[in-house]
Amino acid sequence: LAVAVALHPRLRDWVIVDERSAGFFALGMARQLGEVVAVVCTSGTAAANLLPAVAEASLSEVPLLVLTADRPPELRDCAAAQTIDQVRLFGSHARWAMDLPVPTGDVDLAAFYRRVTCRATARALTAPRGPVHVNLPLREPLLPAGAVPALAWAAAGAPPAVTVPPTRVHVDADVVAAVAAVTGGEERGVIVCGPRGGLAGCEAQVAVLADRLGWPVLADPLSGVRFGGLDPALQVDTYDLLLRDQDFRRAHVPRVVLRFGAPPVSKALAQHLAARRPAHQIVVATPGTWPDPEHVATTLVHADAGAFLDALAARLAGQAAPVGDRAWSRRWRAAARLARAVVDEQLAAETTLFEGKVAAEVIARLPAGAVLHVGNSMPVRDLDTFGAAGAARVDVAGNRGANGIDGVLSTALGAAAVGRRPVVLVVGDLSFLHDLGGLQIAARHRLSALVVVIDNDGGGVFSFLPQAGYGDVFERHFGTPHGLDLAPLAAAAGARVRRVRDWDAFHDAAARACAQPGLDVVVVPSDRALNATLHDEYVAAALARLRGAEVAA
Ligand SMILES: Cc1ncc(C[n+]2csc(CCOP(=O)(O)OP(=O)(O)O)c2C)c(N)n1
Ligand SMILES: [Mg+2]
Repeated sequence: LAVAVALHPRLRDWVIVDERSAGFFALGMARQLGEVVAVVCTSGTAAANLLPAVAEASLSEVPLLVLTADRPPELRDCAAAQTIDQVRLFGSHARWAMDLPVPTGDVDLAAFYRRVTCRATARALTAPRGPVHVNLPLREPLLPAGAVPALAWAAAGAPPAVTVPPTRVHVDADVVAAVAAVTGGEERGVIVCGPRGGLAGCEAQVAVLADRLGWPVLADPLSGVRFGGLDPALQVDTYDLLLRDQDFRRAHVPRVVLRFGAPPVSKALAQHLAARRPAHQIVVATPGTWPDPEHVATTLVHADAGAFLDALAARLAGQAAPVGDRAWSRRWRAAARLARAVVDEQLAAETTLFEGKVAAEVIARLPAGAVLHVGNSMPVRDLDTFGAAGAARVDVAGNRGANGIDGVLSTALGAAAVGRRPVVLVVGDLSFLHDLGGLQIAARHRLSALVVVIDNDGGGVFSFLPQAGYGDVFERHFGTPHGLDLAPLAAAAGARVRRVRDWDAFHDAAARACAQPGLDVVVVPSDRALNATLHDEYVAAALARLRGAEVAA
């Protein structure tokens, strides 16, 4: 299998020794490319190591073709070496799975293989996109007697392929009319843009819709909209701060919510939309998905977001303008401006290496076209809470399907391998350690990326939970400090490393890293308890100013 892949004239291969990393690397690459990426591995636990990436690919709708080598049937379940049960190994995480027959050199079998390949890739690319698994039992000798047959099927005499034209999701005019009837003319509405809403590149259509409806746009960092060029004036990028305030919530209950894609990361937003149960909560999502963990959707439209936006905007153009003089959206936007001003003021004056400021600084300084990967736990949340919507288009990604802290480095390196620059990853120390083995991919394949590690010596996210009150039990089981110096670990994997002590050093290290090829790791030390306190202070200051302004008004 490896020789066939290596000799294929039109395949580019990447050799990665750790299959868990390889799976995530392929995931990062496939997500960035929007194309199928194949992963090939040997039999046994090698194949099982792909499960985390396959699960993430399934939930985050990324097309992967997993090709696992296996023993032939006569060597299964009889203590043969490096042999486990690989039939349907990934269970429901694979969109489709096939256990192939052992190859015999039969011409008809070659034709069958080709059809399986066509079917598998077509399934991976059909909504909801995702991983497919083809298990390939091989009998010794594993190499054919002559030369390995070229799998370049474009050659003359190749077995026929099956063409599967991409499916277009038809937007029913009656459905659009029904949504227009509920949304048009309603003053108290919001547009919520979640991850995987298919909105990347749709910022012009979102702007038109926001204007027609007169509604504010609340966009998650991974929506493709928040940092995707949608006019910041149309957005309420501080919703996560504002909605922590009960008074603000009471005064800003929407009657209609139009939400795209998966649920946003903001807990405050989720709670607000769940607690108040707006009369209409319309979710537009990929066919075959049900992204409604709060069980509050009233309509679930399975449609392509771009086509749906066009159809809805066209329909609304013929309807009456929004009622109420747009006072509702003016109030949202005034609050947003105020909260943003307070946060920016505080961040500018912040001398501590506050984790929220790292997120805010990174997104503000990245050039258009850059790729920002954010780790789970606090990095993605901090980007949401503190990252200002900007005019520059930055491609923001993360593993928000299963929210694992595994494979984060490998995923970002997969995106880096596709070639756009700079690729920056902001990641927590535990996530960094979890995928430390993934770092070697950068050296082996001469990849360029900047990894910013927020080193708070453990799981900082848990300091925001009630468990934090449990003293030693908390520290040992949730805080999980490691006490390691990450710098020599990263250096051993071939990275240039800097541990910074102030903002000047941080900016200098980040700017240098983005300007040179290779892997840079910038370690930002932080204190979990202090960080949680600072976090609360930022929220409190923004809300205090808001209340003051309301009283003054
Ligand atoms: C594979 C996996 N194991 C465990 C978890 C549970 N978990 C969520 S956040 C977290 C702590 C992460 O720590 P770190 O990466 O340092 O980020 P921080 O919380 O400090 O921002 C853990 C263990 C998970 N999401 N994924
Ligand atoms: Mg941490």
